[in-house]
This record gives sequence, C-alpha cells and structure tokens, in this order.
Amino acid sequence: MWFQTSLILVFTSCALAIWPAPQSFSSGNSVLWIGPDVQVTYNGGNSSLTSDTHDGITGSAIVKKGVTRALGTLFRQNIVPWKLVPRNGLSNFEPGGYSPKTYIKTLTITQTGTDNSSTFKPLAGQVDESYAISIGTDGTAEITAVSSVGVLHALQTFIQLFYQHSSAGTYTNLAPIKITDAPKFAHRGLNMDVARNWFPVEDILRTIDAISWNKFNILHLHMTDSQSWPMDIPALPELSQKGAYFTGLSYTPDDIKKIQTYAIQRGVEVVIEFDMPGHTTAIGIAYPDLIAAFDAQPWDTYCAEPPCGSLKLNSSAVDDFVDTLFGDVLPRVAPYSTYLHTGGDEVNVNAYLLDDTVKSNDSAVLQPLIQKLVDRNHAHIRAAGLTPVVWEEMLLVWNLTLGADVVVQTWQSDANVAAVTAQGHKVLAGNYNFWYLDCGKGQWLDFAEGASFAKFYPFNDYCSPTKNWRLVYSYDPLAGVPQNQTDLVLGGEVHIWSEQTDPVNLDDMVWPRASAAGEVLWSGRQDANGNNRTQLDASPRLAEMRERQHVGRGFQVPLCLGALSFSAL
Ligand code: CP6
Repeated sequence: MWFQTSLILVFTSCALAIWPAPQSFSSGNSVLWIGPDVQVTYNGGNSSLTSDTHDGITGSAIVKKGVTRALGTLFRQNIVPWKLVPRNGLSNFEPGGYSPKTYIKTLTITQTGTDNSSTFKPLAGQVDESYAISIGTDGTAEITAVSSVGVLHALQTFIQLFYQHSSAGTYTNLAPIKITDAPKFAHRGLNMDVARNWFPVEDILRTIDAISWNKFNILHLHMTDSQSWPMDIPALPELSQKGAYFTGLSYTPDDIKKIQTYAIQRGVEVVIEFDMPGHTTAIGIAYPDLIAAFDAQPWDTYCAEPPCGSLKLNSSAVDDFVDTLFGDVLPRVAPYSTYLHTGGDEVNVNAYLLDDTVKSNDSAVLQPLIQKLVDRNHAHIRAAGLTPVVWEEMLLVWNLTLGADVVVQTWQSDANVAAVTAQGHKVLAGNYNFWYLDCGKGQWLDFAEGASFAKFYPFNDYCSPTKNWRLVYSYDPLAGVPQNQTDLVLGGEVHIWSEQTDPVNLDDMVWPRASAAGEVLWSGRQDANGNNRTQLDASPRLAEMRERQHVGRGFQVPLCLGALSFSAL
C-alpha cells in the first residue's frame, strides 16, 4: 500500500543536501520514488524489519530499530513526540512527466563486520563508522557498513535523499547515487551541562536523538557543578537528596541506564563528568566538611562563578567520599561507557586559603595535593576498565603527571590544543569563542552578575548577531596543531553550559548551531581538495537540515543566520 504521496529524490550533484557532507558522492539524473512498503532486508533476511520489537542491545536489534525509526521519519509516522508541531504531512505535489515512475522496491543492508561489545561504544576509533550507499536507476538501494553504528549513520544519510516537495519546479533527479562516507574525527560530542538547570530525562533523550541525526557519537553530561548534584548515588543518598534543586529532581540509577542504552541504540555514547575539585559547592549542602570556601564572598576572589566551593585537598573524608562515589557509580555505568570525565576546570587557588586542611593558596603546595586526588580518581576509573578525561587546566595550569591513556579536553584556545598534543596527550578540541553555545544570542544580558562576568569574559560580545552557525562552522579543531601531531586530536565537543538554558530554550540554544560543529567533526573543516568548506556550500544544506531533519521532526528551532560575514566564506 502506497502512502498518499510518494517521495522523490531531488538533489543536483552540485548541492547534494546531505548534512554532514559525505566524504564522496556522485549522482545522476533519474527520479526515483519511495513508499513505506519498501522491502528492507538485513544481511540476507527477507522479512520486513519494521515490526521488530527486540529490546536487547544487539547489533541486529540496533539496526532493526534504526530502520524502523528511519522509515518512520521518512513517512512521518514517528516524529519526535515531545514537541509535536502541527504540520500538513506530505504535500500533494508530485512531479509529473516521469512515466512510468520507478519506485525503490528494496533496500538491502549488508553489515560486513561482526559487532562486539565495543561496537556499542563508538569512541576513540574503536568502531568502524564508515558506510556506503548505492542506489541504481532500476530502484535497488543498498547500504553497506562494517558495524551496526555505520548502518545507523547510513540510514541518517539515506532519509535525507528523499525530499518532500511543497512547491513545483525545483526537482532534479539523481539516481544513480553513490556515497562512501566515514568520519574525519572519532570523537564528536555535545557537552550538556545538566547541573545549572534541571533537565528531565526526556530532554536528554530528545537531545540524543538530535545529536544522532547530525552524526555526533558522544553526549558528554556535565553531571555535577556548584549549583546542583542531580544524580542519585545510592551509597551517598544525601548527595542528591540535599544537593539537587529539589528532592526528586535527580537521575536515578535506572534513569542513567535508560539514558545510556537509549544513546547506544542510536550510535551515541554517554560520557559522565563529575567535576572536581572546583565546581563542587553542591556537595557541601549534604557534606559540609568536604567543601572549602562554601559560598565564600566576594565570590570572584574564590571561584570562577558563584556560589564558590571546592573539595578540600588534604582530607581523608574527601578520599573516602571519592572512593564511595566511584565504587558506587563505576560498576553501574562501565558496561555502557568508555570514558569517565573527572573535570578539573577553573580551580581557584584562593579557595584553599579557606581550606582548614591546607590553608594556602600557593600552587606549589596545592599541586601535589591535586595530583593525589586525580591519581586516586583515575585509579578507580582504570580499575573499572574506563579511560579518564580531564579539563585542560589539569595538564596546562597544574602540570599534573597524567597517564598516557588520559584524554585532555581543551576549551580556551587553539594554542592549548597544540600544547596538549605537544606533550603527547590525546585531546578533545574546543574553544569558547566558537563552540560555546551558551555565549551569544543575548542570554547573558539578563544575568544578574552580568557586569562581573563582563569583567572576566570581555570576549563574550553579548547579544551578538555574529554568534551564529557561521562562527561555529569556522572553527577548525586542527588549527595550530602540527601535521605530525594531528592523530592525537580525537575530535572535539560543542558545549551548552546551562546557567541560562533550561528545557524551555534548550533546543533553540543548541540547534542548529551544534549541527555546524557536527559537520566540522564528521566531514572535516576541509573538503577533499584541502580547501576550507565554505558557508556558501554549507548554507543551503544546513537550511535543509534544519527544516526537514529538525523542524520536521518536532524541533522548533530558528536557523539563526545572523549577520552575514562574506569575509569568512
Ligand atoms: N562551567 C564550568 C562553566 C564554564 C566552564 N566550566 C565556562 C567558562 C567560561 C565560559 C563559559 C563557560 N560555565 N564548569 C569552563 C570549562 Cl565563557
């Protein structure tokens, strides 16, 4: 049974509207239609996959559910349920003049590799995420990938090939299509701060959907900060009972598992961060003895952002705390994670003037104590089979001796990316000037501490029309990294700090600006000829991405074209 209207392939070879851009493609000039009764086969099976209800996490279950979602999206059967946008569904338009119509009858999916447990942890290059798509003029479509994650990426590309027309005269045809694709960077993440505001589980799941559409493979949850501790730790029950914004506004172990497994089914891995020793005030609400400089004033003497509070550095109670914390969390999250992030950003030495176990702001005194804390944490993480991640300051400000396995996440400059690789460490690139989605769009104009922030962060030009996707798109994770060290750049993350973001504005703060980072990370800043990708090439494709893959799936997000900057094209 055909759907009321069919869909057609419409791209010209000069503007294949795929986001992120595939590494290589070619297209022809034949229009093909597709209907919801397309026969999908996976590795030779011949039953329709759309009725599968398997709940386990196996490669074939991942593929089957991925197919169900992809076809559901294509035929508007399962758009994101959280924010249903009243839409007309498929238009009544169909191109004429093509008779007889050729329909895609079969989509043949072939997975050439065998999934193993690490296949579900698409990190650090462990998983082959490549795929190929081939569509012949006779209406046969093929997807080939090594892993189930590769098949998921292929499906996200596949559904973008079909265009629902709403106006006549713009279609061109394209089969035969050939696409071969693979990511430039292994680590493609969004860091979501879930501590500054409370985000119900469904907001996180919705964000996982959207990041998978953009071929990101990491959701980094900045889980804890000074403002709240929203994760239940059964061995330390008061942490979230007192440290969450309100009792119950916290993620239970079941919630965490649900988030992790939901992500894995979409080719995404969750990285949990417990930021310490700074950014920990909320711990002190339950355990006052663990925290120095609790809400100390004036705040800008003792911390980067109020309320102040740092884990004490020479306290056996703190040692016991981290032992209990990691002993509780790691066995639960390890099956679904590769990494655990121990934070380490923005430690203010003055907080330790007020630490009764230290009473000093001398870096030479503090450095070995921070080293001990980090060593302790990282030993726990390694014992659980995971790899530690830290913020750049642990290496570049505190000169800690970090294991060769440790991944260092930068946020301040290109020079710092290079400084990390110069020391032989793996690095996640990021830069507040380009990839901080909380900066700009006027959010900080309303912030009560705005004047103080302006003093510290003059680089945030508030309410700027230039903090748009174009700026995000112009960032190159490899800028400044010597040729022979680029292998150490695992990828990068775009960040949504949530002081000014909550479930109400989450989607439009993040999307589609994060999509721009998604393309840089998947496709690379440069094209196959080594030239920087241009905004002229990206702009119509991103517009399609936003309209069809975000708004069309229920995300009411603006394109935020912002000020044109032709000099940056
Ligand atoms: N919170 C935490 C933040 C920031 C960082 N860490 C931050 C710093 C500067 C800017 C934006 C955000 N809000 N925990 C830095 C990694 Cl401009």
